[in-house]
Amino acid sequence: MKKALISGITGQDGSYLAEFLLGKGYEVYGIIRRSSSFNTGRIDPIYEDPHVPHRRLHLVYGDLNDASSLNRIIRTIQPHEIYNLGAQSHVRVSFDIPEYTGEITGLGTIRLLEAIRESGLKPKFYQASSSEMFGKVQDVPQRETTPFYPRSPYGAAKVYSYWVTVNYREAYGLFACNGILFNHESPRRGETFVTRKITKAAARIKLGIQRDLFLGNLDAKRDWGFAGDYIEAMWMMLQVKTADDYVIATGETHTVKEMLELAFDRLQLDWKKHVKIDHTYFRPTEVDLLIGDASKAKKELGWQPKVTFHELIAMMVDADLAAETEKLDGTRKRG
Ligand code: NAP
Ligand code: G4F
Repeated sequence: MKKALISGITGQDGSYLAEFLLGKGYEVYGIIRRSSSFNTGRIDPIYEDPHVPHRRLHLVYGDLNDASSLNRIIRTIQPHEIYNLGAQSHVRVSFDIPEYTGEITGLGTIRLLEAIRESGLKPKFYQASSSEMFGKVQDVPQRETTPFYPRSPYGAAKVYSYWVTVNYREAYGLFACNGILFNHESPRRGETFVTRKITKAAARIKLGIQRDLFLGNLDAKRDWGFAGDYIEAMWMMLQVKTADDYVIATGETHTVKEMLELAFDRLQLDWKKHVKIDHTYFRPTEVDLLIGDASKAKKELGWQPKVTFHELIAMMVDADLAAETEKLDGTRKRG
């Protein structure tokens, strides 16, 4: 049976990837970090779903900042595939904790690669690279050959991780791939990323439990896809004959304002009555436009995004409305 190891299993992508790999018959190992409160909310449903083979899911404590834990985990599990999804992944926050972001999002990758090299094993390796590396874009649309120009400590850390992944492929013959993924969202998206912040607020405003929504730059453009489609591309990259790097994107771009309008429209709300601009959410340097060209992945991997932008936003708004309604009903019952 194939064994996969996922760093960042408790995150949005990690939870979708774990479900996907379990469905493919893998034994799945996830690295979780010690936390003072529960941090497994996204993967707990796997244990509760009778259709998901959760006995093949194992969680191990470790940290991308702790090389000894990574060495031990790789030596004991001996995985066939490793997906490095763990990161301090918030761009705005990376300006507040730049050194920590470099430590985890940058150096964390080389710790994992070194642990692989020192183990003498040859697992396939996936690195969660990001369209944030394109930053101040040098091409429109952005593709694998577009030069990087990161605009944040996060983007710079991801560029470092990208290049060490390429280097370990070339220097040591490791099957190592970079998936350069453009923004991807879902009902499991972290609540401080803009799409989820908006869909959750729209639901709460509709239910009368929130009045205002504070946002930053509404003019930035992003190429937003569905996380469930994107994790499939990660797996596909590790199934081809030769390791390579691929852009994963929809090829469509929308402003934050368009996304906001769509989310509020779904609940018959006028966003202009509720949204207030708060400069604390602006970044010292912004990435103004992202739009990806995924032709290489389509041609070589046979990958295609399935969920459209409109379907994605509708899915997120509906999920947040259902969740907030359930919370409200629970509060009323207890009251
Ligand atoms: P996410 O929801 O923020 O998840 C990040 C994961 O990393 C969480 O499981 C987190 O654990 C873990 N983590 C953080 N610090 C760690 C550490 N020191 N050691 C071990 N694990 C640590 O991110 P995501 O949206 O799923 O994205 C997955 C990966 O793809 C990230 O590397 C991200 O930078 C990259 N990426 C994301 C997108 C996107 O649009 N979503 C696009 C391109 C690239 P806790 O749960 O304990 O915090
Ligand atoms: O949702 P965001 O925070 O995502 P961002 O910065 O594009 O980063 C995400 O996608 C990257 C891929 O390109 C990943 F690598 C990264 O890990 C992360 O998943 O912000 C999107 C846009 C930005 O232009 C931001 O300035 O929305 C704008 N924005 C406006 N108001 C806001 C807000 N962003 C956040 N988080 N919160 C706001 O209130």
